[in-house]
Amino acid sequence: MIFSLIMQGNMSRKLHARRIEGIDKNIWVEFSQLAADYKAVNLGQGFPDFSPPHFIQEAFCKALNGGFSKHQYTRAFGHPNLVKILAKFFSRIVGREIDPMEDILVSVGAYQALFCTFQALIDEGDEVIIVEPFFDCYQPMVMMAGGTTCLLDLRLKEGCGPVLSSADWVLSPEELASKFSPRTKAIVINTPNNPLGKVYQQEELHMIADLCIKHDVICISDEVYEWLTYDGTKHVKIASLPGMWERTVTIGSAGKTFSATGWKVGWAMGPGHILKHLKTVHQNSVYHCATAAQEAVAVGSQREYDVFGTEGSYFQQLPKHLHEKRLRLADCLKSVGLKPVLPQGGYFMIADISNLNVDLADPSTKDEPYDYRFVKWLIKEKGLATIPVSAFFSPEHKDEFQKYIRFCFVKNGMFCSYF
Ligand code: IK2
Repeated sequence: MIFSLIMQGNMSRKLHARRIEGIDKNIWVEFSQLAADYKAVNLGQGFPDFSPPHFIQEAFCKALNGGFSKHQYTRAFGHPNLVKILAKFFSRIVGREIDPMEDILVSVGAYQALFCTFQALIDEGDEVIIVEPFFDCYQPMVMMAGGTTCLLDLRLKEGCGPVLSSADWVLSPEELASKFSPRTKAIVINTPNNPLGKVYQQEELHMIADLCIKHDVICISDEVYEWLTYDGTKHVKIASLPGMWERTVTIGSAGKTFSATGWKVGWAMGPGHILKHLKTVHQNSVYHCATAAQEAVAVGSQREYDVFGTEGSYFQQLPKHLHEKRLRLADCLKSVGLKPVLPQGGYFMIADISNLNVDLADPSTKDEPYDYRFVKWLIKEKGLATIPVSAFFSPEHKDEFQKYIRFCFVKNGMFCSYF
């Protein structure tokens, strides 16, 4: 420690690269640590407190015990068994033949698929439209690639009832169109959205697709919660709309799909002429992902392919299970005076905390947005971890969303123990 301080003291040159300036804070690093320090019930970060389905755990064990090959390197851009089944699975959904070797890149979670996408496609001076609220890493990733972001708000519809739904947040067609310019290289959408739970409807996707085609813009569609929709809401892949496959990168996550977030298996899917550039980034950074985890996800995906559309499918069972929790959480929140927004998809629920009027006197947090201070108080004083919603907004718009916090309901034990 002393040695490293002396070394730093002797260095006259600036150590860090400009591209990382201003992005050193990270909501997951900060709040996960705080939750752990205070041993809080964690309804913050989006991971299940239960195990993945038995069939996929078994597949992982089998891969580990099945000889040397699953412990060694595999194909750089995705284990052959995995890319083949992902291509077969999604060909059926997108309605076109997907080439396993050309059109898919397996990554270290959806996070790395996003990173490869921005690094590969965004240049200095390119503009990327991001719909707010957004999963927090999009903006720093665009900045690290040298691009700038152009933000587009989801706005609350006029005349909403007393109980809000994520469907009440909509895009204004005029505002959307006004964001496209000759500098626009890409638009990022996230459906179902984290943190709101909004699931884009077919008409909204058509509106975005028409503008992408008109202005020759790439669409980056983050669909990590694609199987988690409620009350009959349908998830539609924008890549399946006419003229969109050629210009869409779809991001997926086995972690979210199979309740195995720690395995960190994700993917990017799209036309070979775009995907080849993501592969260039991947081969020069990560090279490939853990073989045994990929083999297990391949076996799990094949199983889901075989039972697709039936009651035995985990993609039907998980949302059914979560639907109950979602209603239960909404009731609990209402009972303590919060106003929840019922999500159409995903496993998060945001709630308005302004009714509570908590006196946040802690001087160490006084310069932070209200929701950050509230969540810190909740963790320290009440032993409950959640996530401040203003973290999903750009610095320009954070102030408008300080009265919401986000709860995660993909929890069994933790959930029941608190409420
Ligand atoms: N994209 C979105 C929209 C995500 O929500 C996530 C994971 N988020 O989990 C943290 C939280 O919100 O509590 C990712 C991408 C990254 O997925 P993966 O875990 O596969 O890297």
